[in-house]
Amino acid sequence: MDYSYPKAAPYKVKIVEPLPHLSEAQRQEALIQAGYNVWRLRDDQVFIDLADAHGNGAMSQAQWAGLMIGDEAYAGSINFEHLQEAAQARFGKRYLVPTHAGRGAEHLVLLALSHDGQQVVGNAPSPTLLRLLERYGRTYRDLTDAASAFPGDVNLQALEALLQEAAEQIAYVVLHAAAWVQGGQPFSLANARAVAELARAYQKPLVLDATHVFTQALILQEQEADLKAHSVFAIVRALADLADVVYLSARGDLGCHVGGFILTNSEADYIRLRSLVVVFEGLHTYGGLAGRDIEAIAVALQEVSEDELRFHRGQLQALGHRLRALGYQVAEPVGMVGLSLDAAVRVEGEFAAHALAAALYLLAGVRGGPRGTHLHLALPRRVYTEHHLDYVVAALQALQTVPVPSLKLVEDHPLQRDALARFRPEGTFEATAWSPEVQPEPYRIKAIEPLVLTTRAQREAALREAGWNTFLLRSQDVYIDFLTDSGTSAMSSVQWAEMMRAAETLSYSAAYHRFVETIQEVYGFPYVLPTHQGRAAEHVLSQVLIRPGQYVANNMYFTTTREHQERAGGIFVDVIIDEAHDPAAHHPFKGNMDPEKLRDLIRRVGPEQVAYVCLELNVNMAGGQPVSLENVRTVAQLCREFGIPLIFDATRAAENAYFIKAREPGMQDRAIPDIFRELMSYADGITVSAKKDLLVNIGGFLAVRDAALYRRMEQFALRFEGHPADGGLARRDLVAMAQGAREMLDVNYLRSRIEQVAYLAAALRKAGVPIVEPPGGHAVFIDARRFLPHLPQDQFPAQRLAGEIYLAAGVRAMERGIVSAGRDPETGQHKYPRLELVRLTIPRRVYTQRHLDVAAEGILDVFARREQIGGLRMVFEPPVLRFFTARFEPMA
Ligand code: P70
Repeated sequence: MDYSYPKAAPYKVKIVEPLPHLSEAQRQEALIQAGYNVWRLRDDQVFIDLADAHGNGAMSQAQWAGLMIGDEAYAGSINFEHLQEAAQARFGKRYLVPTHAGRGAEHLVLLALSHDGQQVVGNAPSPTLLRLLERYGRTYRDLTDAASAFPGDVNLQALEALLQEAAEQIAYVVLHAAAWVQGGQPFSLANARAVAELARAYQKPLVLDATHVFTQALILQEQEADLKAHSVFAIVRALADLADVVYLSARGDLGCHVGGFILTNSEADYIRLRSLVVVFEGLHTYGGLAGRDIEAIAVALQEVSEDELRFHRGQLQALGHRLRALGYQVAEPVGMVGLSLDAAVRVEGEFAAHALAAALYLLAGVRGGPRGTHLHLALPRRVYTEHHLDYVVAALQALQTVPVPSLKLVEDHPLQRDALARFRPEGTFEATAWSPEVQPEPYRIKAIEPLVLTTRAQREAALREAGWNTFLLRSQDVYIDFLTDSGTSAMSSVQWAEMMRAAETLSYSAAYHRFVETIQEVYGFPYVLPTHQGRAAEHVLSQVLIRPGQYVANNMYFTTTREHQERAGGIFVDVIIDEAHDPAAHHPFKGNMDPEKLRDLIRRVGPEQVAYVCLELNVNMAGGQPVSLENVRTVAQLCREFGIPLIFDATRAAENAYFIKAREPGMQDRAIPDIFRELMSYADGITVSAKKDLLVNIGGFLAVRDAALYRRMEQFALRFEGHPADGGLARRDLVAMAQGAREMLDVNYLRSRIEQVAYLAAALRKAGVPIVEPPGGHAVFIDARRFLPHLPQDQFPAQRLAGEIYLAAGVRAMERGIVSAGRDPETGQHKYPRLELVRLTIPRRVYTQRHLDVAAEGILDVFARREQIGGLRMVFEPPVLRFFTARFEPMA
């Protein structure tokens, strides 16, 4: 089925918000407390909340930034000017009156344009407008022609008849974009034109409620033949031009959490509105809004994106289609903000919708919104992922076999019965112990970052400019960024909250103590030294522990780790198991050290000549491959036997712990923090780049057991990093790490993280793309040797492949082959590593499944034309860590 919407969200995740996980027993209790009315549940009792989609979208990073630049002056703020300009650009109206919310706008318009005894007419009205009219003793004539092809249309004959009969009694005509029927329905442009003409003929102002006008314009573009060639913005403008007054709630299409405004070109109307706004809202330049909220609305107006509207609508339509396929009666057409299910099909009695909602909540923690006879499922903007929606569909499928008792009213609230009534079930809501096949992300989206789409021609130019080195591309030219999982995570709202709390005070700050105590607790080391990132910790450790000429045993190499070992005069030795060098070899713990190789080394050079053993968890260069707990025990035993310190590169240790739980015999029932602590207990010290496991954008640390060693490291770090209580980091980064250290061990998070990697691997494997097997924890590694078997290694096949993948799909990957391996310091020749790989690294909590689908599609495209792909020539080579800045050209 083609819904003609963007395949993947045109944004990535910037901040996540943890979702509450309640047990079925807890949900049962919550329902009892709520009188079986899901509207009475607290949001922290709800896993996925589809009750309503108004003012609960995810704002963009620019909107969040806007909150920070609120000019909180009482009068004439710069934010007001921004809003005025942005609104003028979209709607073409000169005068703007801000209001605290949509109903504030409705109120002022009502008072400005009507007087006692008058009626307002239009299509299906908002409940907020009706309540206001009632308060002023005025009435509404709903002239919706629900039978029309556009269910939001006004019945023109009825309108004309009314105007003819009783023109004096009519105050104004209002058209609600997303009329309040069936989840929000549009009116046609033709209908709006006819309404405008009638209004003009009878000298009645036409008012447009533009809360959902962008979505409405999108639907008109889809459905009205003569609008196909017009942009959504041109259609919005055409609608606005018909109206004398436009108002909106910013909680609709603009995705803001609060606010509204009124627009007009009539100076007389403006003067009237201005004298009302100061009575009911605030000043005419802030209208009851904080400057920051005004800025967020201004940014939203600038950022509205057709792709995004289309994606959101596509999600809703797809949901409607899937539920229909399950046998649910979904009202047609699917509305702008949500869809509604007829509850009477499933449950008996007057409160069928409430009963169905209660059963769905009990089963799955999903909240729909019971309204009258229907259960509404609204989709907050940019908040839930494909997996969340899959989960909702699975829940609704499971719900079909669950008996649902009817509800009896025990406490009525006639004015707001849906939201406030309490019920008693006539029968029991039985526990189902449902175990879903879909495990959605344990977070929802709090803030997004828009993605930039480029054309192939733009990408060709960008790659040439970057010398065919993906490290040198500008991120603005990248659509899906799989360069690294380092510092690219979406932080959580809790991490941000902690950062805002951290005081940037001197030296041994509260933030420092919080960080140290958390690391001590989670990792189990008494001495913790922050550094600005991982390589800095490696620098300190190598300099302190290695005497020139000593050997360091490693399970494969990592570029920066090895660089620092060699700079300290150490001799790097690789003692990983042989399977690690074979991309096709299946081994559950390909990161393991070979104890025999290690023993041989110790025997050969003598234990005092081995500075330390460096065991990397989830070995990056081997493909993100884990080390088994058993192997760690064996290596630790050996080290103890010979008195050699054992150091972990624990950068991806949490992910390693997950593999131990998932793959190692006897570990399935152990909790992740427990496995993690045992793992750590075998090391004398660890270096950590916190930019991975700890879900932060910057930071690292060292942790050791020995006080004297800590003192030496502290002294050394002082020169290069900073005070031992900050490591050269801002205090906020210390607390962000502390919070991340807690989040990283959540098994649901780790599962969704590692399953993403496995999902991408499966998509590529299915099509025959050669990848490192089994896929590891942070990335899918493509075997460039087998992908481009016709290219010799010194023509840089992996470098070329990374470039081609970028050209095909805007996906940025990283070479991990001959370029990364560098030159042999003795001979000056390239080192020829056995692994010639392209790494597709998945940032944590940033992309959704559809992004992975799109990336896979692009890679398959390259795979289909692999035979035509030639080699590269290196045209610039720096002396160290050359992969970061080397430049290449395609060979003729
Ligand atoms: C990556 C990043 C960093 C890293 C690591 C392990 C196992 C230490 C570090 C260093 C960044 C990177 C670094 C060098 C080349 C390419 C990319 N890995 N140990 O993308 O930590 O970056 O914080 O200094 O993976 O794999 P830091």
